[in-house]
Formats: sequence, structure tokens, C-alpha cells
Amino acid sequence: MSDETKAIQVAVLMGSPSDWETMQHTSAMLDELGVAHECHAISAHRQPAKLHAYIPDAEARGARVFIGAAGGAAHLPGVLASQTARPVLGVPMKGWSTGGLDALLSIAQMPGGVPVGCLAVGKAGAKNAAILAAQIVGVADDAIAGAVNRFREAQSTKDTSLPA
Ligand code: RP5
Repeated sequence: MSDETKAIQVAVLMGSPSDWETMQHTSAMLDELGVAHECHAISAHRQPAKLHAYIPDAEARGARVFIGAAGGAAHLPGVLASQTARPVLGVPMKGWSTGGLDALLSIAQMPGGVPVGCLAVGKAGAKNAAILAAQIVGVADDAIAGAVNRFREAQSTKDTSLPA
């Protein structure tokens, strides 16, 4: 999914390869906005050492924002946030039992002191995580800010007329 020596602006992590079906929409949106990124499936509970090693490596390569997607107990975004002071955005996956409500609450209900910005469940959250990450990066990057503005302008002027 990525070249681990490259410079990145956003690191996208997910708890399982099974999350990719949803999180491909994050990657596609980041591509559309010209945001350099990479995607990895690294489980917080199955691969804790790998996750621990990845975070400083991604920071050293320029990652300004981390996106974490997980389903079920969904602790990946919280664990990410525990190990970086850079902004962490969480995307709840629909999972297998409660339509994503479990992950939504798990990601949103971080105790005070270690924030995770929680997006909507599923595809909408995946897409919005990319846009929000680009907005954060865009604060200090005019090219990305311009891409976000063009995206919003195109969305605003899109033909919304209904079939006759
Ligand atoms: C979470 O458990 C993952 O983020 C995924 O959403 C869910 C199921 O994972 P798999 O059992 O499909 O690997 O950790």
C-alpha cells in the first residue's frame, strides 16, 4: 500500500484489512485533494509493538495528522492519540454486530485529556476524515487549502436538479 521511506502529510491506519473496503474512500479523497499519504492495516491489540514503532516513523516522515479507523471496541484511534501529540481523527467502522454504534461510542467517548476527533460511521466518516485532515494540513499549506476550496466550490455548484 505504500513506500515506507516517502514523505507524507497524513497517515491512515485501520485495525484490519477488512476496514479497507470503507477506508479506500479516505485514500481516494486524499488523492483528490493532493494530500501525500499512506495507508496501513495495523491492529492496536494484535500488533501493539508494530503500531508503537510506526507512529514516530510516520511523524519523522512528515505526518501532520493521523487517521485511525476501527470497528468493535475500536481502540486504535485512542491508542494512536496516546502516542502522538498530532491531531488524530477516528472513523468508526460498521463492524459485525451493532451497525457501528459500538465503535462510534468507543471513539467519541475519549476521557478528557487525550482527544480524538470522531467522524461519522462508515463511508461518510471515511470521506470526511480525509477532508478534515486536508483542512488541518491546509492551515499551513496553500496548495492543499486551495484544493479544499475548489472541492467545496464544485460541491456547492453541482447540478442538483431532479429528473423531470
Ligand atoms: C477491528 O475489528 C478492526 O478495525 C475491524 O473493524 C474489526 C474486525 O476485524 P477483523 O476480525 O475483520 O480483522 O479491530
